[in-house]
Amino acid sequence: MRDGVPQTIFRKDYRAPDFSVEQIDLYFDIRAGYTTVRATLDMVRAVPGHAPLVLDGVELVLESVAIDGVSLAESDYSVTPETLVISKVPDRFKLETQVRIAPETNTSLEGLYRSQSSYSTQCEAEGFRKITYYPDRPDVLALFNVTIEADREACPVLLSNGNLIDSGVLDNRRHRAVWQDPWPKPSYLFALVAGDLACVEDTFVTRSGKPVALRVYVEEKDRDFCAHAIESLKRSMRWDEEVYGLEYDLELFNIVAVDDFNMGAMENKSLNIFNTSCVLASPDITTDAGYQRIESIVAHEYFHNFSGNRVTCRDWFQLSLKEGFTVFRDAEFTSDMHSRGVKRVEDVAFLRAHQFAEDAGPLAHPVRPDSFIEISNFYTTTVYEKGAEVVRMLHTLLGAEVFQRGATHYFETYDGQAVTCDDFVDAMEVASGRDLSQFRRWYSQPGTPLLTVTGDYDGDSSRYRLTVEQSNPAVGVASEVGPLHMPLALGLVVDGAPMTMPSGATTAVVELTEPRQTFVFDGVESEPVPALLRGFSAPVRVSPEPDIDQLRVLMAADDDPFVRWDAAQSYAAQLMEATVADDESESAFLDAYGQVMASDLDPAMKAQTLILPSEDYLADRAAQRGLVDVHSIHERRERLKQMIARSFAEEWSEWFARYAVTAAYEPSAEQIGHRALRHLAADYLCYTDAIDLEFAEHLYAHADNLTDRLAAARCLINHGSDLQRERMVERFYEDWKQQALVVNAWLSLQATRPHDDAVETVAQLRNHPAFDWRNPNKLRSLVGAMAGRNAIAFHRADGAGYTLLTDTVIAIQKANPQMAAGMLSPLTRFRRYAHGVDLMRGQLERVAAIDDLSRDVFEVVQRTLDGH
Ligand code: B3K
Ligand code: ZN
Repeated sequence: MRDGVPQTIFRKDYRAPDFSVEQIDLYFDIRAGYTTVRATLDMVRAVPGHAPLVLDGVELVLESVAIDGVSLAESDYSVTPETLVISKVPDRFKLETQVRIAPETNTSLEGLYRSQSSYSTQCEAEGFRKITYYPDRPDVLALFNVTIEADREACPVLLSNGNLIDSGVLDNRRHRAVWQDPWPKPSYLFALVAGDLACVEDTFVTRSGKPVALRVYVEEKDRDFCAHAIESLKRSMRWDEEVYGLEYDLELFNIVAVDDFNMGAMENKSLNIFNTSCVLASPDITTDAGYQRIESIVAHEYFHNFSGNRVTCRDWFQLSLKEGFTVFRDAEFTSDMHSRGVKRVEDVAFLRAHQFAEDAGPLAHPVRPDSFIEISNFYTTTVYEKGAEVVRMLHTLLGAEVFQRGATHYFETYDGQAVTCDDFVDAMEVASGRDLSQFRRWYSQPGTPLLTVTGDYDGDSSRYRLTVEQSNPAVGVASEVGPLHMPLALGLVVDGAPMTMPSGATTAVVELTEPRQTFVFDGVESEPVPALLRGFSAPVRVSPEPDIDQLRVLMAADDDPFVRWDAAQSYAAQLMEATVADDESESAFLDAYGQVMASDLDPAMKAQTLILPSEDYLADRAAQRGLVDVHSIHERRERLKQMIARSFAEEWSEWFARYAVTAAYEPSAEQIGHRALRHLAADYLCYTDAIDLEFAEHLYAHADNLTDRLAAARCLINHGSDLQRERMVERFYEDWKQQALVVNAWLSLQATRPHDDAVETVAQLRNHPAFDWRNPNKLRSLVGAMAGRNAIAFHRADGAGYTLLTDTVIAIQKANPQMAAGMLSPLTRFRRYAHGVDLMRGQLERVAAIDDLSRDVFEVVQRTLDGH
């Protein structure tokens, strides 16, 4: 571990910055092998006194430093591995520094680095300090002027934030561009791109008539893959005007696609940088899910222009202020563009499979964490997805209209400021006139709350009493803060139909604030089945689950899409979990399944309802009862699939033919729904004895899109003979080896084959020419996919899956600490598993014993081993 044990930073220790930066002039001289960065900072002492100037800087070679034009002697300042300290500075001064950096050898993909033929940056959260000395914290907002000089041929495109105010040709085949951003911003939103990129251009006219140039920069070969991102961007810009009244605030909006990128995308002011996998789209390289993902990520980054950029975070503990809110905004956008019900069930399935597990394990933390060693480790499903649920609860509690007023108040009041989660709730209090102090506990309470419900029906008085107790099972990282304030949306299904409540609607939203509350419903003509948590109104678990009879009623009769889907999930899960499955309950389930197949649900929702609960979700449920045995979960799920396959063998064949899309590919709701049903049928056909997977060969051969090809390949790779599998793997690669993103899908196909020997396959593929250790997409698609999406291989009895993941983490942890720490995640849940607890712990201890452990990995390993 470098410099001994790394320091923990606490939220309670927040102090306003001693100095502010009014303006920064940056000059980049980009040369092959090294870049020189000159920074001129107009600084003002913000807190009266004599505090020294402490600037952040990591891996910088300091060449000169001057204050007000006077060079400092080495004795006037001190440089540590992470700071530059100048003990005596005036109250107002100009600081000039010159440093040298090496983007070509920067493998961390933080700061300025080279990816393929371009230079690009990633500064959030603390990457700017790898570019120049600066108070690299989100509450220092400055005006940025940026000059870039580089070789004209190697880097014809030179971009930074804001407006291009000057450009010109220089001697020695070099040229220059000068960018000025009129909006003050924190350093994490700075971006620079220099390279040889093609530009695809379009225009958006804002509602007040201002034209905005939209430019997407990609490698020349990818020029034809930008249309979907551009259309998504336009829809997002319009939506934010219509729903939030927010109009884009510059005349230019750039998106750049980069192949080596640690995450999905980054919202740098007016210069969003995207992972190629989250922006490039065409039917041959993008799945249906991929199209939807691109649209929602483009929207997410665009929405950050206000929720994040114009109003930013005071400190990194407040990360959910921008991320939770922006995830909520992008989810609402998707719901408005497509099917609200489908979007909601997808999001809940994700939350339950991933966030619930995080919140119950050693890395559990509040939506607003209290401490961290490395902030990069806190870009979590808790901060993002649970954070979005917290915002959604405010929306439900206050109602759409009041919530929007609160949002407007928030954007107006805090424009240009760096604020806190409390400021956000304050704005909602002002708009609503409500006391939300108890609600704020959501920001400090980790763990998934449990609602224990009891219903009591009295036929004589037609009265139904629902008692709800809330508890927060200890998660071992913080004491309980008391009962939470949450909306519980519910309906009562009476005699096969949702009852109309006194409000005239079929849903009542009651507010939970006490450890135990009883709600009384009158005029209930016969014993109801409660439909709880409609729309998943709060991120909680509910106990007990409805029994099978109640689930059947909810599946058939409730009018909330989430409740119907959830009932189907719960029904299948309960059947798989039953210790003794009897014929009667199995045939009752098949009967219910058949009813959904025959129902008039729209295709996308029908597919969601018919897909059995994921193994991750089943694992989370198992963890509520004891230790998880992933092999037994897999076997039970496979057994049920076999049963469904055989019972409906004819229907699956018929569906496979019926849902074939004959029109040319488009990612429309209708086509996506039909393909989902067809691929479901294909999957089940693999479990029937009748056919020799000929249908899958046919599907692959006649496909005009990646979604079909992957569905076909999955059938052949997971269910075919050795020969069929080998032939498919080879053919797929031969067909698509020119498309990096499709090759990634090809790696994942092999890594997720639910078989023991996927571990060996993955180990060998690490030596394949298509694999690249430095590319996060490849790491995620191969090793990450095996560890995160192939429980059978990862939890193999001999521990080979754990060893392979750990070897990979150890191999990359110095080069790319963020990726390495993220990849460790499947091992952090080691206490949940019956299978391999000791083997998993052993691997974590192997990592812990490494001498030069990066801060990121150190924190994950330490918290995991010390946790509960
Ligand atoms: N804000 C970025 C994430 C940055 C992650 C830094 N390790 C993307 C997003 O949430 O929109
Ligand atoms: Zn975000």
